Amino acid sequence: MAVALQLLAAALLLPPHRGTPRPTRWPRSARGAISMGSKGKSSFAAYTISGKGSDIFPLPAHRAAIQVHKKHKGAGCPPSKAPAEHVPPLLRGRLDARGLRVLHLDPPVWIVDGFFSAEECESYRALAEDAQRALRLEQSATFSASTATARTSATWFIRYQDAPQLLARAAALLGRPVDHFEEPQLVRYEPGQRFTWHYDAIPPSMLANGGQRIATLLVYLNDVETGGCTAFRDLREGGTDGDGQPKRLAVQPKKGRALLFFPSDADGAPDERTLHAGEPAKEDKWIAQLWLHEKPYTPANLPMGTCQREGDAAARAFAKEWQLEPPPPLISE
Ligand SMILES: O=C(O)CCC(=O)C(=O)O
Repeated sequence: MAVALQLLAAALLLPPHRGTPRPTRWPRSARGAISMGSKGKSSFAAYTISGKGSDIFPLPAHRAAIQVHKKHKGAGCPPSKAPAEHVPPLLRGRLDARGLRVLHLDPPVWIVDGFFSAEECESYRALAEDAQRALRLEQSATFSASTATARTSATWFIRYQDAPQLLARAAALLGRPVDHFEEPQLVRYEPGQRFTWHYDAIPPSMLANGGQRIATLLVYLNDVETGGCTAFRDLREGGTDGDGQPKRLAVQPKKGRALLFFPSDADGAPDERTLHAGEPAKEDKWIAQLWLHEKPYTPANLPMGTCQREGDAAARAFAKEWQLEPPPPLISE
């Protein structure tokens, strides 16, 4: 009886669903609500969402998931508590990473505390000082004109062979070869800088190189006490904010913490629920960043001499030293 009442209460606490509850995984047909902007398919405009129930996705529709979510509120739950169907395919069978926690079930948002050691954070950050191994871009890699102007941080492209810690740990966590990752990046926000709401999914015109981005992995390289969170506009973390409104899911940068989410389904259909932003930082904020593609990705020659094969060798040596699972073999060889 108590359980039945709890379930009823959970159902009543859900915000009004206009229409049927969302399935855990959207059928492609339901994605007709996503518009790619007025310029047609060949050029990218930010996705806009139209249609019912698209403004807020506070909790997953699945009942077991709701209970897990509510029980753990904003603190995140251990992977073992996540109902199997809410574990992203990429992570199934790879849940033994220490520090892994589930912040949001559907769409999945995971963090891994201690993903980088303090030394790994420092060595990655130091690449910004090395003009041969890191190239600072005038304009950050983003795909819609409307967001390009809204990113005020600085981005460096890092040579694959100089990011063994990032590539080895990402390959071990996600079980994908080094040639499925885009150029490793380093981002610095100075006080007041930010990146407004945007999607990480890439435009159709760019899918020829590696297909869609299926995972975003970023690692915070320093602690940020106030501001600078990575916030998800349409996701809620449980509890209410100062105004009594459901609290938006926002991840506070913590040195060595990784944030993992999935800009598209495993089959490459963009998931517009992952709209997110880098909130204005009150102090310096540094992140390492990596995107995983569906298929092998061909990098630009940035910085000059970047090489996936050498990156793979460096990641393998790192994995051996740290007793990580080695990256799967390169596909593009
Ligand atoms: O800085 C952040 O917290 C988020 C960065 C981000 O969203 C991006 O680079 O796509």
